[in-house]
Amino acid sequence: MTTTLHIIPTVATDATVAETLDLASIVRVSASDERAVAVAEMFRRDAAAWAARDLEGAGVADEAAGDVRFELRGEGGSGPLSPSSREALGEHEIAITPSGIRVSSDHEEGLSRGAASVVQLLAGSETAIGARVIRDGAAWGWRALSLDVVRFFSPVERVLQVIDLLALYKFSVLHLHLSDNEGWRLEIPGWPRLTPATAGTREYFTIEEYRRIVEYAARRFITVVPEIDLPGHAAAALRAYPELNPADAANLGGPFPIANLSPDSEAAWRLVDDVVRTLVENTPGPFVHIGGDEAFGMDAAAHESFVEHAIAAVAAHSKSTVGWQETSRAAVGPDHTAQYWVDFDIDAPRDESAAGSKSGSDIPEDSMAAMVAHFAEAMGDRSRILEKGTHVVVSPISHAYLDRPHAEASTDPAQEEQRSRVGLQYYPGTPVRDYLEWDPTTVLAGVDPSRIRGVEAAIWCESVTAASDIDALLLPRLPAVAEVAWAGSRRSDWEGFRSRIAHHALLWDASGWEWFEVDSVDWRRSWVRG
Ligand code: TNX
Repeated sequence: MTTTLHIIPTVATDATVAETLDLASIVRVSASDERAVAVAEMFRRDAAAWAARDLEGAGVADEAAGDVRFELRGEGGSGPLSPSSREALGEHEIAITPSGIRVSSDHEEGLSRGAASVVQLLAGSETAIGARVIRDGAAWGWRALSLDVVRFFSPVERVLQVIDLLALYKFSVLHLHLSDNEGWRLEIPGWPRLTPATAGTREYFTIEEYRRIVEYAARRFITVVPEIDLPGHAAAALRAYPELNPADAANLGGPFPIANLSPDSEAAWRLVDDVVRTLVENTPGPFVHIGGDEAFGMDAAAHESFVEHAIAAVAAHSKSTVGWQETSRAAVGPDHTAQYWVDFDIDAPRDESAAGSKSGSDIPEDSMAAMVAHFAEAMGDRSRILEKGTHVVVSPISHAYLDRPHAEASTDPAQEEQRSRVGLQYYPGTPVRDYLEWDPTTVLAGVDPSRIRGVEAAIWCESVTAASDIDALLLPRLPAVAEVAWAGSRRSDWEGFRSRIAHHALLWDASGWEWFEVDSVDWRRSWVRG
């Protein structure tokens, strides 16, 4: 019998009584009423996918029926709540008794978060667990992953798999990075050259496909926040429509081109309007991400006017904006959310020995100068965010960027080639532990804690050449960020996390994730069911 549960993120209250539940005795799933049936059915699907358990559905049934039962106490409401609302904290109770498991909440979102805990329990190596009552809920409503579908395109089915993974770890937001220098991944009516027809597989989402992603995520109580990155990072747009900035369009070679929209281009302003309209019309969630980062070499006033224009266009549709921290340079207020990411000091002396094998030598001189100036300016974003009172999502490069090379070797020698290649070589090798041991409330010194919407991990795909490379960067790191985002100050220490994550190999193996087997964890690869 096990007293410590291997659930990640750590569950809040864990009052044990001296009785046990035999996990093999669980066969049927039921719901208290019609509204909870959708969660119960999703749970059955997940138990099959992650835990290889085929459970019977008992539908809506009385108290006695169902070894796992979902009970809606309040008025409920289907679909995800705004990540800025209290209910998005997913509060729920899980009562484990010798006769079964009862998950209850005031809202379907809470039921669904509880279901994720039960799925994890079913997939572990324990045969019996101690009876207890778990009362759980998140520290922050915004628990996100930003997925770069530009540098490496993840088609719809693959994005849906990532959504399943996010739901397993109680994430509430999927931020889709839909445009960048390398490409444009969402069709925009009136701008066909942004998403050209290619031979073979199509590498962009039609509006219909985008809506499918949004709806699928909603059934898992995950809000999609779409991002089109402007006015910088615009090389793909400039290649398709040079009139957006003829000067920059004429010089787009190299890995870090200077590629910004021109304020003198009438088409550029029209593009921003059309993009915003497309995003708001197809996104039921309350947030649209307007990008705004790294407009290298761009005139500051022009950058500010583009950001302000985009914010006004989103607000006109009664939605709120999120933007990278650089958007704090424009006239922004408390309704805006700044995503804080630059947590290094460009002027601080660097430990070159800790850096990856490649330095910045492949970056052309003029781009490099513009980048250095940009990051020096970024040092002022913190005080701008505090002064303007915007909300904040914290995504520090040091602890929330998943595209850093693995510091640990793999227990599987065949993965060492992948380790040498995957993750941006500008970053030092980073151990899983670094994704766990940080405090979102101290990333932005001086910020009022009530302004923090939550935590966002980001996976950028410059170094990715196959879906399995994404698997290897997400796992086992993403659950560590989930621990920080959900459990907040209750988060587990490394030893506790290490012993619990070991069981999760069973879930990932069952569902075909090609995770990276860091040798800092004693992975459990097989188990005997009672
Ligand atoms: C900076 S993070 C970027 C991305 C890169 C990333 C690599 C941010 C707002 N901009 O375009 O992919 O670094 O880690």
